[in-house]
Amino acid sequence: MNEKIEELWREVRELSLGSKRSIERLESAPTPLQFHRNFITPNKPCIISNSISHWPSLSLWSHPSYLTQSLSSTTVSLHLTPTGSADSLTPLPSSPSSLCFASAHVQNLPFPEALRLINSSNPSQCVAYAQQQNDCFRSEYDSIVKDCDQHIAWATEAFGLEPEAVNLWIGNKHSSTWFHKDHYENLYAVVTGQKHFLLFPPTDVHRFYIRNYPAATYKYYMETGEFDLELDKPTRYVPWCSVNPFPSPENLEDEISKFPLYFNGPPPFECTVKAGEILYLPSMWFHHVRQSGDDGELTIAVNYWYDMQFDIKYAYFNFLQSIDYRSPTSPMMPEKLCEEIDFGPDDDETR
Ligand SMILES: O=C(O)CCC(=O)C(=O)O
Repeated sequence: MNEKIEELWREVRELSLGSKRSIERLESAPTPLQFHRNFITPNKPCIISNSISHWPSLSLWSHPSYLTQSLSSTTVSLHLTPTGSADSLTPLPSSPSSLCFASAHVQNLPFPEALRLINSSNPSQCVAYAQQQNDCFRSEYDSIVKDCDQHIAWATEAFGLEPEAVNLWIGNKHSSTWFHKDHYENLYAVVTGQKHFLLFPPTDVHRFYIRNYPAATYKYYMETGEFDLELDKPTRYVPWCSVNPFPSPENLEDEISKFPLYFNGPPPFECTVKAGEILYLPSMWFHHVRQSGDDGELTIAVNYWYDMQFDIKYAYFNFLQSIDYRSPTSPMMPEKLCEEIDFGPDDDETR
């Protein structure tokens, strides 16, 4: 069985995705038919340039004063963490050899105050990331919604649907998003700055060592600038990817020995999405996201989530995921670290 699964990783690359680590680039918007045939049906990512050049946001949002004036009386959701990595695995304070799934402290604040906290983020104290994956662009940022299209027209036509949610992400180089996958088709448009994605097809599912972790949430005390991390009550478990693709040099060897399928398997598809570009991130693809820029530089993105088709590919994926596969060289993860996973119909969807 082991060789068969590794053969699947190779075959998907040979037949569909290619052996290069880069993502196909289109210099202009595809027609709905081209997009459907060449990317949605084969569940294959691409980056599209020159299809949002008409958005006023591309020039307006690089001026923070425009945003603070337009949103002066708007309350937004700000995610606060001590390290910049939310929805990530973190040692439990009460038992540091065990890991938990840690969610950010979510603070509702007037936008100018939220922006001030994002700009003063410090990864050894508090990192702020304005995001909320509940259609926040349309629900919280009403006064700047007109600066972007309400949907991506050629994608809407290809999917045959309007977007289910449109989210806004405002952060800087200190924020990152841990490996996960979503049950949505994602059109991810970068408006200012740049984002760096590591991408893996759904067929690589075993390489992420998805396990059940107890859920915990940060609590931030504005007065003292300190965080607490508390286990959620009642206890709940979240199936989550175990792999951190960027371990510190002193942990690298240990991480490789815990997660050999990730570190020794085919490399990620990697891409940087710049201002004015859109990434098509197909449903169920595993992704890890970082952003870069100088001090004081913001990365702002808007992403459009379209409902995915729960079709035969989804059924194949569930079957593949249900196969218990461990590399012969991979030691069992210590029992204390996590619970063995029982995949139900809803897996790592926490959203
Ligand atoms: O931009 C980010 O930090 C994460 C984006 C993401 O995970 C998504 O759009 O699904």
